[in-house]
Amino acid sequence: MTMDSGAIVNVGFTERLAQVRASIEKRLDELLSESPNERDLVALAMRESTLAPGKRLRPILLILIAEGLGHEGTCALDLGCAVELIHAASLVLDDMPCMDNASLRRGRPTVHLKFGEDVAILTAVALLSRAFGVIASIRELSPAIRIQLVELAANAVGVQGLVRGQLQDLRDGQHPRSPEQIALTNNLKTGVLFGAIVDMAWLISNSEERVRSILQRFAIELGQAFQLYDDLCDSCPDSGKDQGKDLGKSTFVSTYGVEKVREQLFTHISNAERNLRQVFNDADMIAGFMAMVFKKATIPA
Ligand code: GRG
Repeated sequence: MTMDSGAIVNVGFTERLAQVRASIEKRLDELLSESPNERDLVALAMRESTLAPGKRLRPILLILIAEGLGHEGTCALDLGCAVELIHAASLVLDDMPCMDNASLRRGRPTVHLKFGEDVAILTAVALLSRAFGVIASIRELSPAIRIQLVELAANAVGVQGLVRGQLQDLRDGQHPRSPEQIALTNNLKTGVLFGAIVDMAWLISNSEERVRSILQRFAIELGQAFQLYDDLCDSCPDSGKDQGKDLGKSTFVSTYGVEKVREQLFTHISNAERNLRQVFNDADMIAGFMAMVFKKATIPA
């Protein structure tokens, strides 16, 4: 099975993916179950924003990669959910009027529109702290490993990670940017969190250093591919998000056009797959999942 030939999905694959997805939904629901009453708006908004139908790309990847590296414990699920909480926090902030000013996310009104900007900011802070709390309390792992995992998450989010990417995108995106600048910002906004995911999977499965660097290259290619895909989806009516949010912004799509970006996307997807196959004898599960994620872009126009 190859990602760029479109998903050739077999039954084992579909069932396993459904299982993983269901376990993520259940665990996220448990991790956000402390909503005591309807007046606790932050707890409600945490649940609504996170449990809304997202693709769960990040936790699924973490679980599949850890599994592929031979990890046999159950902590990849909690780690994946923690990353999903971080991702949800970033989306709540990204949608706010001072950033993307979005009204629709995952097919639903954005948090600040439904609950107010005060609740949205507090929700993002609370989701982030929940994420760190979840990682810190994974009893299956030694305290030393937990500290390293917290550090990975903190670095991915912080001033050298998503935060920096977001600021660059907001400020520099208003002006023409070189391809290198756009790629750097895309890596910080998206690739860095994929990098943390593969590092986490690598760390809990006690794999060799060689594997870590190949998986990092995979994460960089995936991040570039995913951000291009996200930019292409800016004009899609069925993305569950506002259309046309990138108008007036310097992106690869606005600079080079859709066809060139689709070509670039294919290149990043096949580079990502090549890296995957250097690590795993059987990479079909992860490659198949990626093919599903990128399906819309890989169907010829
Ligand atoms: C608080 C973690 C945190 C960060 C603060 C706001 C911010 C800095 C960063 C936002 C970065 C951002 C919006 C990156 C875009 C990532 C992206 C491509 C999101 C869409 O991801 P999907 O398609 O969404 O996986 P679903 O809804 O399917 O989960």
